[in-house]
Amino acid sequence: MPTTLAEFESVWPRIVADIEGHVKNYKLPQQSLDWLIKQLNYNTVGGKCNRGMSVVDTSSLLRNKTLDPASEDYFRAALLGWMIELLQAFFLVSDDIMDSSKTRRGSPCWYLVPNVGMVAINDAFMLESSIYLLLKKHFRQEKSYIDMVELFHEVTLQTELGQMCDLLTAPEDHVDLDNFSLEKFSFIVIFKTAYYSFYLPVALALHFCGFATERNLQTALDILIPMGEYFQAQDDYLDAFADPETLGKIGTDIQDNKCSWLINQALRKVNPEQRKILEENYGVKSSETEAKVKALYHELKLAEFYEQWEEERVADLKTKISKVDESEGLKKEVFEAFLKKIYKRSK
Ligand code: GPP
Ligand code: MG
Ligand code: MG
Ligand code: MG
Repeated sequence: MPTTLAEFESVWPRIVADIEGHVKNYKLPQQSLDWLIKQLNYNTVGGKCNRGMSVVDTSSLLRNKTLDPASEDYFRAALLGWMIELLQAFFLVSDDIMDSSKTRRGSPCWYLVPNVGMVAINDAFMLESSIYLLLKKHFRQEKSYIDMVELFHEVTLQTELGQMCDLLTAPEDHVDLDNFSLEKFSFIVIFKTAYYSFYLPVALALHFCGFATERNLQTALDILIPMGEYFQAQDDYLDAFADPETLGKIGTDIQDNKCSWLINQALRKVNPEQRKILEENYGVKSSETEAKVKALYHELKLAEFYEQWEEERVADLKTKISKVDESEGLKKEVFEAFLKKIYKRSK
C-alpha cells in the first residue's frame, strides 16, 4: 500500500524540531528563529509531496513490506523524502524569483509575501543547508552516508546546470526563436527536473535499503531520466493549457521566452505567416501577446498532438520497464508506481 500524504506530513514537525534544535545551539535571536520556522513551513509543506513520498513507497516495494507509519524505519525513509522536498523548496523559491512567477501551490510566491522580498534568496540557501544538517544528524553512522551526501551534491549541480541552460536560452531582452531546439529542450529538462525529481528518490531508497549496486543505479537512471523528460514536457504543456486554479500556479513560459516543449513543437509545425506571429508575440511581457501565442497553439492543435505524444512516451517507458533486471533486488513495480502517478496528470 502506498503511503498517504497525511502519514508523510505527520513526520514533518519532528524534522522542524530537529532543525530548530540544531540552530538553537547558536543562540540566534528569537525573531530569526521564528522567521526560519515560518519560511520552512511556508515553502516546504503544501505541495503534492510525490517526490518525498516515493522514497517511502520505493523502500516498501524494495523490502517487500509496507513500512509501518509508526515505525522508526518509516520515519527514516520519510526523512530522506523530506530532504528531497527541502531541496525542491530551495529550487522553487529561487526559480520563482528567476521566472517572475506570481503563485506557487495556490499561494503567493514566497518572495512576493509582504516583508519577504529578497530575504527569500537567503531563505532558499537555508532550505538547502537544512538537508545536510538532517543527513548528518540521522545518517552519519550509516555506511551509505557519504554516498548520500555526494548524491545530493551531484544532483544539485545537475539541476543548477539545467537551470542555467533554461535561463540562458530564455534571455529577457532578446527573442530569437532560432535559439530553440528539441535537443536543447532535452538537455534543459533532463538536468533541471529529471535528476532531482525522478532519479534522486529511487537512488536514495536504494541506498536506504542496501540495494544501491552499480547495476541498479544504472537501471534507475536509464528509466527515470526519460520519465523525467516526459514529466517536464507535461509541465510545459500544463503551463499553457491547464486551469491555473487546478495547477496551483499561473504559467509564465510564453512571456518568459522559455525553450519549452510547446514552442519547440510549434516551430516544427508553423507556416511562414504563423512563424511571424510567434516572432512578434513570443517572449513579450504582456497578456495580449501571450493570448495570441496561445491562440496559435490551439490552431496548431498542440493539445491533441501532446496527448498522442504522451501515449508514445508511455508505451516506450512501459517497454523499458518490462526489461528491468530484478536480479539485484530492484523491482519493476518501483517504476510502474512512478509512471502511474504522472500519467495524464492535471496538476
Ligand atoms: C522547474 O522549471 C525547474 C526547477 C524547479 C529547477 C530550479 C533550479 C534551480 C537551481 C533554482 P519550471 O520553471 O518550469 O518550474 P515551474 O513551472 O514549477 O515554475
Ligand atoms: Mg524555471
Ligand atoms: Mg518556474
Ligand atoms: Mg513550468
